[in-house]
Amino acid sequence: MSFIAEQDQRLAPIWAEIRAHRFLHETRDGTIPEETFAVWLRQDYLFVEAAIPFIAALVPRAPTHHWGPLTGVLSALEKELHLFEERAARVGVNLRGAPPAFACHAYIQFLLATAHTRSYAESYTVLYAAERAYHESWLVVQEGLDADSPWQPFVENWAGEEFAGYVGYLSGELEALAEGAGSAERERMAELYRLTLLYEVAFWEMAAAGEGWPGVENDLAPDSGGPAWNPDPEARPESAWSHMDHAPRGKES
Ligand code: MP5
Repeated sequence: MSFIAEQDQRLAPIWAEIRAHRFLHETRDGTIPEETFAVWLRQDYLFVEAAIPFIAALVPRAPTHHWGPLTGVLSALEKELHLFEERAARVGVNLRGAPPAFACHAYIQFLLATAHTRSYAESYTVLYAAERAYHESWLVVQEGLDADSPWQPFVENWAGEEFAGYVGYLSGELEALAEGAGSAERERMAELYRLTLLYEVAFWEMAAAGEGWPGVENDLAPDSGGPAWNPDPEARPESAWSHMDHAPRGKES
């Protein structure tokens, strides 16, 4: 059995938690309170911003045929930030309106620690699991989201064909890395796959339940300020993943 199929079978209950999450179902059904969706907008913006140094940290250890695709991801993430800015401006949400919530902060630290202390194959496992989880999550929202919903561009971004092609490409590369890994490394990859899916559930849970840190009324975080990336947040952003051709450059495909 392939590495991914084996993990998906073992982790089926966690995949089921992701697909059944109330945040996704309420978003799909149009019943999600605006403020609840705003929590996700603010927190995922911070997450995507942090995913840029995560990907960048993979590049020096990547095989050369991954350089093109990984730098393509960097540019997709930058375009994705513009998508958040344009949507947030449309619904009047300040993307710098809250500091990272516990689950967001923990997930970001996990990404960066993985990229800096684990092998390339282990780090790539986390990349694959996080991207695949978002693809699967937004496929749930796609099934029935009103065509006029302001959240439709997020469905297009993560449930669309371009992103599906990218996730398919990642899965092939991850299988190749797993084949080349010894059994101890494969076990570490499996454990990181599990942890990433758990972080994905925790992130949806945080989005549904609210920002902040467990056990405290007020986390006393300083006001979050910070640069606006997009000088014109009203500008219609380009599709983030359209430039990805999903074929490793420098290699016959
Ligand atoms: C992704 C994301 C997908 N935006 N947020 C979480 C919590 N998990 C996965 O990553 P990307 O880089 O936006 O495609």
